[in-house]
Amino acid sequence: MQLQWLLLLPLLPTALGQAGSNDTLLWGAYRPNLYFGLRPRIPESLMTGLIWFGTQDYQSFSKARHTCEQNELDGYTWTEFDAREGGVQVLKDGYNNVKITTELLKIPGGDHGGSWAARIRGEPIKPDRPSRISTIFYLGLEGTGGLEMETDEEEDGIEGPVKFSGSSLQLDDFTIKIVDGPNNKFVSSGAFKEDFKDRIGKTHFLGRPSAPGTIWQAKDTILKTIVQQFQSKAQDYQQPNYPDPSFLITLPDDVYTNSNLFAVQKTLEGPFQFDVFYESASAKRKLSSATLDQGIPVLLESYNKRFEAALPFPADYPAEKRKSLEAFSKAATSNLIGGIGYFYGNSIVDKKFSYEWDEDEDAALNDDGTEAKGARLTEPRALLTATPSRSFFPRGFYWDEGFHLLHIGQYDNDLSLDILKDWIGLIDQDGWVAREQILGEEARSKVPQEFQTQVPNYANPPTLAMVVTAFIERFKTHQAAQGISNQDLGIDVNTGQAPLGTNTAAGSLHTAGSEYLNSPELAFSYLKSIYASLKRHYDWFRRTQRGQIKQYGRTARSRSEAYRWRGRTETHVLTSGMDDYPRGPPHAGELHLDLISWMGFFTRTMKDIATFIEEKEDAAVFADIEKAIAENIEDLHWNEEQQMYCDANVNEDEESYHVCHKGYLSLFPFLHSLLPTDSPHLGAILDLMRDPEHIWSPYGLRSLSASHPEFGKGENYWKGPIWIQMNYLALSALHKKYAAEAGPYQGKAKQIYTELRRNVIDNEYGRTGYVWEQYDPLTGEGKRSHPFTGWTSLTALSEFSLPIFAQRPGQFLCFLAVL
Ligand code: 6A9
Repeated sequence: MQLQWLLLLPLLPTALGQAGSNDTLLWGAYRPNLYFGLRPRIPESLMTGLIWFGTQDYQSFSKARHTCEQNELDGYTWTEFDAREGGVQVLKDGYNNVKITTELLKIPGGDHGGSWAARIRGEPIKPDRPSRISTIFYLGLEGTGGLEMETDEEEDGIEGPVKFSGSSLQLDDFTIKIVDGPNNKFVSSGAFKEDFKDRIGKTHFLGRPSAPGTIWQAKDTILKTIVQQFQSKAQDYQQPNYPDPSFLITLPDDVYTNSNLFAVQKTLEGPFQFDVFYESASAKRKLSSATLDQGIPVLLESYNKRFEAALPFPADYPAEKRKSLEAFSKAATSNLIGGIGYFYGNSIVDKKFSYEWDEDEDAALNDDGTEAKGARLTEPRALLTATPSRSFFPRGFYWDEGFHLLHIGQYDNDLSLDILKDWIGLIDQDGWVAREQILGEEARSKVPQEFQTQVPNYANPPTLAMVVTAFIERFKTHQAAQGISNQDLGIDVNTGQAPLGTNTAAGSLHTAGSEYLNSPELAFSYLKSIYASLKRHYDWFRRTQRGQIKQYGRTARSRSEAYRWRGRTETHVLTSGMDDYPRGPPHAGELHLDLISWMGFFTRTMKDIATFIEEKEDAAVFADIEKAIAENIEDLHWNEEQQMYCDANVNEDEESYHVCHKGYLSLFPFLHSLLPTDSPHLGAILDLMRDPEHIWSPYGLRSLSASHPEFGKGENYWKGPIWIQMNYLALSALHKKYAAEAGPYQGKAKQIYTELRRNVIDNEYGRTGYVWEQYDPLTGEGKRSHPFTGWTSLTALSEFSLPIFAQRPGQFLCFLAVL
């Protein structure tokens, strides 16, 4: 461990005032593919979900809400969300004239991950129009254990709370209680009312046995039962003279023996509310509606404080923008964190598959050494991960995740490290991680078959390395700020807490609860624990994605550092992440500029982490490779004539040539800060970037030059549209290096930084209230998937954590610390 941190030890907080992170992160809204679905981070356990539909007519039943769908609701957003404490989500269902608010409060205590309380509230969007909603809350237990309904079964439904009790290996004993709000009005009038008088005003229920691994299909099971119930009762009536749907579209009020799936239905009129309490027995604490009445306002207050400390309002933005900017950023951050899911299950891998240009690869082998053939199911794996989109792609994506964790880490450092650890755990013995993590049946149900199989020589940009560097930077900044100015900040050295309301740019308030930032030992052992796997992963990249240098008349200072994405087709390089970005024809001899740049970045990160954990020899090796990569980027990828960096390919005469398409690709050595500030090529890159004929737009950097013949053509995914995570890379390269350090282009870099940051922020927030997957390169309008709860949220970081170039105390103190 480095000396200066050891010296700071006596100043560190001794009591952290927070439960272990495993505990506070056990429960969560970890079914982000649902509008509201809670489960613990345990492979087979208790899963809950919310279903609702309108009873204004019979048709609305076929539009029952459960999984997030694009263009179904008028909006759904977590306005506040903290993974450890809970949050508030607003779901606007215009079709059924209801705004549903889901509130979640996590209550620590006991030895099994604590308890929680959830409140589901509904109110008419248009108060003068009817709002008749039927809600179904379900709970299902998988794996060993048991779940029972405690409330006596009544054949015509239940008045008052419904209680369950259960037990499982990891959750131990627990109870669940579902309680009406004070003013619920059950639907009670209508033709044939007399026929149903015993059922009206009651809560209906069912209990069914559900085979292992099928709780995720609860909606089907439950709605089918409702249809059967309807059919048995409807025969007494003649269409169109059916009774009010509220009377007929109901659960049957019976519980089969050995049930492990239960559902509770309420059919209500006008504003409504019900609470669900999960009490972990060892916590020995009774929860009631008062817990939520009091707890939610406290949660919101502490959320706001934490958010403002983690992402302080930027000094260069006019105060009158504050409200809308903060609301936007809170929602973006909350949806990213509210989009975190826990996935468990097997996936499909094909070890043998390869395109002809990839066929130089060694034959793929099974673990037992035999040659592998065809697609196979793997062992089940577990993963806690953020997701790019709750409706469209609710699963883990490797290169998206690095960006997600940059943002999450700014708000909750330890949460980002916990998730990173899960991803690191996926690195297999060869060092490979699949690009898309489609774990289990539920995740697979969202993916067309042709996209399900993952191939072990396919990569994706190594963004997990970004999370490691961000952590190391944050740690150093935090340690320096702590050590030098604890007294100045009035921080209590015993608790690590600053006085409430303290808002320091050095960020002591929001990081006070972080175990890793506050403890050099923990930081050290965390990095040590991931190092071996990360290195295996790094070696896998260097081994499997290497490119050819010695042929095709190429000359380069390093004979080893050249790279090529495997798994491309004629038109797509999905593995690069920039799917349809123009490239040359597939060839075993082509070399990809983005990949060598990612590798330069990855190498630098490996050097930083090796230095941190004192693997000195490794650090020296990484330093050499880093230098070799920088040299080879110049030797293999710089095109003097066109004054830009390009891919390389091989022509019919077996000679190397450059494939140059102006766009994100051409910026890569700059995006990863691989060029020195006095590089003779930096000016050309900055000019290309700032040129409105090419990459620059009033809304952010375009993926492809507006003057390129393919601009906006074909599928038009990466042929022009603006991607926020790429703009973020440019902004941080400018902020941390090119605009911050002295050099011939510093002035230009500062200018570009200020303009770009403003363009991206001004375009995105407050336009539609939605965050989009990408933005139109000519009009700035949002495009494709929305709400996009993944990396687009980085606008919030561009706003807040990359402020104007005032003196940043953090940087200054950091500098002192490494002296
Ligand atoms: C196919 C659709 C119901 C494409 O954000 C995830 C990825 C990025 O990693 C990548 O860079 N997106 C970008 O070019 C989305 C990929 C979605 C594939 C889903 C199945 C099913 O639709």
